[in-house]
Amino acid sequence: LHTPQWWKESTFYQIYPASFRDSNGDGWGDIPGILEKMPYIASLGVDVVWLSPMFDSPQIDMGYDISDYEAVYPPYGTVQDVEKLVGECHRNEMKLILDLVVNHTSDQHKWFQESRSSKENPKRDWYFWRPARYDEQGNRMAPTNYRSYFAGGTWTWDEHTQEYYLHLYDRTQPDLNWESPDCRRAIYDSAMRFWLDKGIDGFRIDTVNKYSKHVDFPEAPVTDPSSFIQPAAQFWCNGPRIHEFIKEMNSDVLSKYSTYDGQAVVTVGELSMTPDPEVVLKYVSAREKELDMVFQFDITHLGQGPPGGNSKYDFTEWKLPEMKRIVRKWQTFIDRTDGWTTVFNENHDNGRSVSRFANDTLEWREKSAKMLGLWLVVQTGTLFLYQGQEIGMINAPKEWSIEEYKDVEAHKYWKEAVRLAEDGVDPTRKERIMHGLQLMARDHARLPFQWNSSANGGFSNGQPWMRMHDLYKEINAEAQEKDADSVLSFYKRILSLRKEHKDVFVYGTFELLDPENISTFVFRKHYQGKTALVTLNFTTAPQTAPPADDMRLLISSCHKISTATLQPYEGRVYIDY
Ligand code: TEU
Repeated sequence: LHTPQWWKESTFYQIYPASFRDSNGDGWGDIPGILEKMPYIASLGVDVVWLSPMFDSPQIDMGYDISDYEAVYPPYGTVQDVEKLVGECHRNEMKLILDLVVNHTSDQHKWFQESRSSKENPKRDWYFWRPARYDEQGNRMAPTNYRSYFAGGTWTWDEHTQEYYLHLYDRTQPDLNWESPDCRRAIYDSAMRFWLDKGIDGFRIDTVNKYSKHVDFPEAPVTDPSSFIQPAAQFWCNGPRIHEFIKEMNSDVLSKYSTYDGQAVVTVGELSMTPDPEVVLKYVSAREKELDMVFQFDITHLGQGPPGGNSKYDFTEWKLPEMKRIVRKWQTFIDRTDGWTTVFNENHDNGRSVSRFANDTLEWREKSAKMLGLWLVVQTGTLFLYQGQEIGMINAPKEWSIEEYKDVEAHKYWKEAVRLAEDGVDPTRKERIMHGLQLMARDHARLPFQWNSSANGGFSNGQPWMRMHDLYKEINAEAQEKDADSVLSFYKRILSLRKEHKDVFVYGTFELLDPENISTFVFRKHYQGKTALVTLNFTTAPQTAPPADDMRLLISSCHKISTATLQPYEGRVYIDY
């Protein structure tokens, strides 16, 4: 079984700085606001805080477009505020990791400003510049037909030097060229050592499998005849030198640092578009000395088209057996390899889990939140929670208009849908994309945190940068802290249960029962002769509970339960030890 590691047994809590707590009334969350809420964070029973990007940025992509790795976006605070946060986390016996966003910078970064200034500039090859192509009529064309993750193409023309530059994301996020050793060295110094020297305990590494591109940039095969641009992730995901680059990052930088309590710093990579465990193992096998673990998005992508595809927001129905097969795939991956992975069902890029995977109506949302929480804490892998899921926050109301959505990805998919509908190319696309956004837009995770029932949910004394959820008076932390039966109280209880039973829950092996059942999710966890039986009802109807024989009830998310029947959205765990 697995060698125990601090980061395997820790629960991570992701904070999205814009939406956590605004301390100075400018409508933006900020780091002093996070410091103000440290008692709340410490009360959850989490071990590590993951702070999403707070670096200086024009905020086109909510800080994933960095203009200065060594400065803080002023409305969030100062570098000293982050140093204070490092100290406060450590004083509360929690670690702090930051987001490492080094596939691209903002076009406002001084490196790009220099690179675009002239073809002879020493930093010209720190980004990808390519000449135009021309068609038979002499019209200028982009170097390739690639589709960006945010719709549209991946090349933007620069008039000044008469070349295109590459951006997998928005045109304001030019891709860094990792083929350049000078560029890599600057990344290691500015984005990594600058913060590791201030005592952070590791990184969540953004788009970790995209730094090695096929730099001959072949044309993408046409899979969408109605469009010039084509999905092309195969030309930049898991590329030819990616393991060389990550190994170098680890050996040159990360391996030289330790956490505040003298352990190895942690890395968790965002590894999207990689469903094959054999490929994942190359990143997370302990032997490879690359990453400690990664996020895969099979669960959060249920019903979603692939990111970077033209159908990410074209929702398709999914069934529970599909989710069960995915969980089994990654649980058994851990069982049979020296690799490790993560357990999560929310982050800043995805809809809220209650709305996505259960039922966010008044009648069922609290039961759903508790059942989904129990589902997470009993799984093997490192547990990641996203701010607000511990109080059962849900997606924005379907009535919200597209103007209430702030995310660059949502707006670019929407604009594309409007154009394709108006051009008659895809008449129903607008309705389909709006339906998909109502379920899966990244914005649903970015509504400001709901602290209490006062104005703006206690998030801000000013005008919040994003509309508060209409239900903040009904769903907020203050009310739930006082209620022993609340989602928040339940989360605190199951997080401590996970620690108390960590051998079975964190390190146990996984056995799926009744795989094709479309209503209940039933599985066992085993650890050296101990067994836990987990039964989850994903429906609004009572369901038959599997026999628990002579096992004893550890916890249920409902009261007054009956052995033979699972209540709607009930989660229940038995143990035999
Ligand atoms: O996301 C990477 C990315 O490609 C996203 O589309 C992601 O794969 C998908 O949303 C998962 O459901 C990272 C950041 O998490 C995201 O917020 C940034 O917009 C993106 O990189 C660019 O930095």
